[in-house]
Amino acid sequence: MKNIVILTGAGVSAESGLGTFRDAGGLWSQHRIEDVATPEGFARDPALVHRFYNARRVQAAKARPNAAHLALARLQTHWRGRVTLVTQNVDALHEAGGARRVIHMHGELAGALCAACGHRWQAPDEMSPGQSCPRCAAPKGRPDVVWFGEMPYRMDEVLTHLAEADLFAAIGTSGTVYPAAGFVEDAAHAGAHTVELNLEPSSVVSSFAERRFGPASRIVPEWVEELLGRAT
Ligand code: BV8
Repeated sequence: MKNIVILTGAGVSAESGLGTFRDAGGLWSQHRIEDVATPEGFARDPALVHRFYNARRVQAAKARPNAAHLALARLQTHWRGRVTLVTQNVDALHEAGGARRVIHMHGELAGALCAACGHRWQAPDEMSPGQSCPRCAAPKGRPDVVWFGEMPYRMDEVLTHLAEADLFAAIGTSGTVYPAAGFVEDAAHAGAHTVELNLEPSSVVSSFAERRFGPASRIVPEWVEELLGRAT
C-alpha cells in the first residue's frame, strides 16, 4: 500500500472545540447555509457573513490540535509512500498538529481574498464589509473560503491523487457536500481500499469497504498505529 489519500471534515476538529456543521447545535443550526455560505448571501448581507467568519476565525485561532490531527501528521512523517491530506476544514489544526502540504479544498479562515483582483492576504481577526484590498484598494475583501456554488480549490491535484490511491480514508465528514462526498467513489474506481472513520455512519457509508466508528481522537490514532505497525 504505497499512496494514501485522506479526506477530513469538521468531525476531526470537533474534539478541539470547533463546531461541526450538521451535528445538533452545529453551525448550520444557528445560521441558514444560504445566508452565510453562498456568494448570494454575502452580496445580500456582507456584515452577517463577516460576523459568522470573524467569530469562527477567533475561535479557530484559540483551538488546539487533538490526537487525531497529531496522528495524521505522524502518518505523514513515518509512512514510506505518499500521504495526501485533503481537508474540507477551514481551520489550521492539521498544520498546528505538524501536518504538511495540506490541501484546503474549501479555503482557509486565515485567508482573505480580493473579489476584484484575486489577491490573497492574511486575514485580520475581524474583517468588515468594504474591506479594501492591499493590492488594488478595491473594497472587495472577502473570506478566502469556498461557498456553495463555487469551485473547490486544487480539484485537479486531488483527482490525480485519488486516481493513484491505494488507500482512501474519509475522517469526520458527514458525506453530504459534493464534490468531496464523491471522492470515495473515485478512489474505489482506482482500486483503492476505502475506509470511513466517523462518529456515526455518514451519508455515503455504503460506498466504503471498511468503516470504523468512534471519536476521531481515539479511532484515528488506533488506525494510524495499525498502519505504521504493519508497515514495519
Ligand atoms: C460546487 C465553506 C460546482 C467554508 C463549505 C444543489 C444546488 C446547488 C449546489 C448543489 C446542489 N446539489 C449539490 C450541490 C453542490 C454543493 C453541495 O454539495 N450541496 C450539498 C449541501 C447538497 N456543493 C457545492 O456547491 C460545492 N461547489 O459544487 O461547485 C461548480 C462546478 C463548476 C464551476 C463552479 C462550481 C462547494 C461546496 C463547499 C461549500 N463550502 N464550507 C466554511 O464555511 O467552512 S461546506 C461545509 O460543509 C464545510 O466546508 C464542511 O467541510 C462541509 C462538509 O461538512 P462536514 O465537514 O462533513 O461536517 P458535518 O458537520 O457535515 O459532519 C461532521 C461529521 O463529523 C458528522 O458525520 C459527525 O458524525 C462527525 N463527527 C462529529 N464529531 C466527531 C465526528 N467524527 C469523529 N469524531 C468526532 N468527535
